[in-house]
Amino acid sequence: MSHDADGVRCMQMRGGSSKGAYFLAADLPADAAERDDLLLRIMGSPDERQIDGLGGGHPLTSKVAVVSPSTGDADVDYLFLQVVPERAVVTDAQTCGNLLAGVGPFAVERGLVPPAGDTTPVRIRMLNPSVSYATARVQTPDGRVRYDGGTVMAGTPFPAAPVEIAFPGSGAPVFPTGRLHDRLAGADVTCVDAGMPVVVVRAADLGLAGDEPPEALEADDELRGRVEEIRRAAGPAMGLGDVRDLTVPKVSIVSPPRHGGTVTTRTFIPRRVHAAIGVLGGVSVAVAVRAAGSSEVDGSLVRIEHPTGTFDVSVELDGDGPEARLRSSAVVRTARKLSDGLVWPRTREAAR
Ligand code: NQM
Repeated sequence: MSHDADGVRCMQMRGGSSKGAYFLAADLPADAAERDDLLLRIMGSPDERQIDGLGGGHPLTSKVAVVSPSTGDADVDYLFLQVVPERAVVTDAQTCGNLLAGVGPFAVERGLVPPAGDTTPVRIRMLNPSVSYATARVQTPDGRVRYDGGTVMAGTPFPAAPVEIAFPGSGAPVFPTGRLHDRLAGADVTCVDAGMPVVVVRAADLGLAGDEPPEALEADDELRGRVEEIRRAAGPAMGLGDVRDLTVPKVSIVSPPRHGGTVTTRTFIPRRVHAAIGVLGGVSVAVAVRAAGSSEVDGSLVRIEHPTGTFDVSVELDGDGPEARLRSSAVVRTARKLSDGLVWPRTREAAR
């Protein structure tokens, strides 16, 4: 089928504190290069404002979930693609735990998973950057996905039905350098990866208080340069190679809590500063905080303060110190269907 002329089936959803376009894999070209070219034209990239497409001009609103019946040990497979607003880049180098919150509801909506009573568990095989698993519990009273009611999730303004998400540990070590602390580009950091590679650095070491608004951090050219320097040094140290053109690792700047939580965070993802914090980014920070033996940690719960609220992450570790491995983690998110129908990509001829 000609995607340009006939439109492409697409559901837009808010997943957690992000927003994106959800597709069945069967509704997109099987060839990855063709698929990515189509997604650039659907989302409106390359253009900072993405004015000619569905993207919202920010990495958090320029996201794509590709979902299909699982060919592995799960109900569905989920491939995440980050469409860079200002560049003609679509990358599968990271996953996204926020868009993941919409994958369970989308799978039920598209008939990939039948509703099973009041709550339908959807087992999701996350394909990138390497295979991992999640189980999302989707509210399905009366055989339909429920989106309303529930609670206000930090990072979003309105209440919606909760989606509980549990991640089993992969058994892999969570400190990719084999150390709890590294000195990279002249900074003391912790490199951690519990689903999202993150470099954790103390705010005070960057001359910050740690609770600055994202816009202030983004406006500070010197700080941005310093953060990028640390990030690029961390890439090879974390086994990610040259990360100049990658969206990972993220850099999370930490400081003491202000609102009764465990830690305050401001996270570069990596060029913009997150309005909240990523889900798996949050799990990684939680692991770093727990492994560091913070006195603020109470049981398995780590309360991560971010620019728009507090994100509660439950993490269980096997072992401690640099050998620690993630046994399991769990979060609660909300998601909401925003639209369902056809999207018309701009034609190839109009591409820049
Ligand atoms: O870390 C943004 C988001 C994310 C990623 C980013 C995410 C996660 O909030 O699991 O959700 O860090 O690029 O959508």
